[in-house]
Amino acid sequence: MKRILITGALGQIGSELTLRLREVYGSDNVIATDIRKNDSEAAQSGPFEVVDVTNLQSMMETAKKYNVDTVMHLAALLSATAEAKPVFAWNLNMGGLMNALETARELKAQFFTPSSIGAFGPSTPKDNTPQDTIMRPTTMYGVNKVAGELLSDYYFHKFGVDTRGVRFPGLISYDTPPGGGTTDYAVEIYYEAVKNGKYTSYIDKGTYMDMMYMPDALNAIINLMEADSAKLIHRNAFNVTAMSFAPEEIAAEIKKNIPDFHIEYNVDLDRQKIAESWPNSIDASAAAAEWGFKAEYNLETMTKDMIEKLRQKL
Ligand code: VAH
Repeated sequence: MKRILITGALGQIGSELTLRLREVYGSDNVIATDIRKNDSEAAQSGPFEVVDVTNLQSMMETAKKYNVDTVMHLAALLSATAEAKPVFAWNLNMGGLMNALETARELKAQFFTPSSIGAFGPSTPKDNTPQDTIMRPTTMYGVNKVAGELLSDYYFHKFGVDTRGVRFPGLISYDTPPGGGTTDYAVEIYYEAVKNGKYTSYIDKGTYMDMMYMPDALNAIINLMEADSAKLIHRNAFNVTAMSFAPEEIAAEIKKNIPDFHIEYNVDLDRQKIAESWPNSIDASAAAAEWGFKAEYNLETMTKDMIEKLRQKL
């Protein structure tokens, strides 16, 4: 039976992944860790430890205490925050990743960390972006993600650590909102639509980015980690996506469910610049071919579910 340590377990992905993994593998086999504890279900429904990912000893001691065989490293600063604090972002994102890889190496554990479509840059082909292509990101977050992909490959080739990863698009969820991302508008818009019937977007109309509903993201992580290692050619940082849309398109879909909803624009030039450096749409065929990736939700079904769940929550 897997024994999994998760870093960043109280973040947007971590909070839902912790609960899903506890359903699949048993609560006692999923050790949630984060920089501080809170009263969330992820922190309260099974083993939880305070771990600062920049402190190797703290992470290593926790992993050995629970004798884990899997490390899922999610703790990181997202793109907009990283761009505002680039040195801090390098130290946290790369220092934390190195410590998580060292922990996995020491314990001979399987390893997962997400990359992002943020690993691509302005010189990357923007439409149907290939799995293998030019990667010259112009953000600190993108630099961290490309370096992270290469570091994870290195730990596989050099030390035999079973490292795996995906390039996530923007993730949309109704549980724990993201913090400091560029795609966060696609989460905020649902909250504002349900609460106030309107939303002012900081991303301009016509700006396409890949997105995915959180249930599909959680399935992707579990399916990749359960896949036959011998079949993985790309291993770290498979392109995965479910849809690509611009703000006016998600607004139109919301309007089908909330007829009085309307969107306005007040573009944040910093996050707009980040968004424009990323692809319009990416090609996820390698993930489908090598481990059967398939997203279940599209813009219509995600919107219906988000609005239904947020009406209950709010
Ligand atoms: C961000 N949500 O906006 C993250 C993600 C592709 C976007 O990496 O920074």
